[in-house]
Amino acid sequence: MIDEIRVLAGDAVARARAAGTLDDLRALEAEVVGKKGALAGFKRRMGSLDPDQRRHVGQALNAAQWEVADALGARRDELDQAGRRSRLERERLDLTEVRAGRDAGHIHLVAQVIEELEDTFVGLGFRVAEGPEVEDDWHNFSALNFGEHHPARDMQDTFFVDLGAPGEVVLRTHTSPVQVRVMECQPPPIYTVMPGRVYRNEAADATHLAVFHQLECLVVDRGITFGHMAGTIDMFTKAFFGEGFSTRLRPSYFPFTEPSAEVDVRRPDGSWLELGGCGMVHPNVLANCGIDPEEWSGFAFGFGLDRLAATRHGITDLRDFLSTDVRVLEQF
Ligand code: FA5
Repeated sequence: MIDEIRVLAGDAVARARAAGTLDDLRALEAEVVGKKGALAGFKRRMGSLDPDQRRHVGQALNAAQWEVADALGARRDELDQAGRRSRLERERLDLTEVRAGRDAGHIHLVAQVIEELEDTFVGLGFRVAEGPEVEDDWHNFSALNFGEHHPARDMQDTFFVDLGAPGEVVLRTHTSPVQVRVMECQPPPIYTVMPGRVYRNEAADATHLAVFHQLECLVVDRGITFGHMAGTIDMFTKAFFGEGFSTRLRPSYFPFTEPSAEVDVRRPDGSWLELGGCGMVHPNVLANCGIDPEEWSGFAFGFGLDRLAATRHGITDLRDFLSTDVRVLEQF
């Protein structure tokens, strides 16, 4: 019996070394060392042997088991490595190569959207402004009428920067602080858009990122009404998405606008996308920025640009924007 076991093991080791695929290895493993394999068959036959023979046969079976398992493992590693090498070879990208007749790259989809929106609004007579991404509490919250302990501060999960007094410096959670900066340094009339990157301490999923982009729009002038705002938003939506898209406003709450609304865009297939918030600039905010709310009124809106770009290109998961996979990026 011991000789039979040795022959079986020697044969299995030779077959393992010669195996051409992982499937062949799996089949061999089942045939020899698996629960119903040949070695298990010998184990079952051991019951009829006397104790001394049983010990010898047991040792031979153990040795055979190890020997075959080692050979299977070694060949599996070799085949794995060969598979990885050939996959890398297949997917190899020569990034130093400029391919004739093809562009070497293009602007990121969200950056394309920002450029296009800036053009649309500049065409309507708006200016473009920018503000810092690391903000103080005054611009990100207090000047925007978020009371010190106001629960609305929790609406936006904030990343705090370890600088100055605790809680004093933040990564801006929205582009609305740029409204404050614009109003602080220029008298009305104001017609300005403010694109930029914003940060929230949120887990990323198909519709949320921790770092995303917004476009803020601020108008302050005499006699500005909610109707001007609704008209501007609808006009912009048609200009950006084309006919077939429309908007609706739903009542909402933001401390810095009153009344406030949520803007949804209706896609041609009838589905809705939440695009952003809007409202009439709160009189306290105008006053905080040194503008007389008796004389001036205004509206503001803030749109999520990543969702906007995704809708436009039929992308269903915002995390694809962070992809570095050329097969994803090349499609746009
Ligand atoms: C705001 O940020 C307000 N500052 C908008 C505003 C401006 C209201 C001016 C009134 C006047 P909100 O938290 O709802 O509001 O965010 C606005 C939009 O940003 C959302 O509708 C959505 O399109 C986008 N957004 C919000 N969180 C995320 C996220 N984690 N990932 C991607 N987009 C997001």
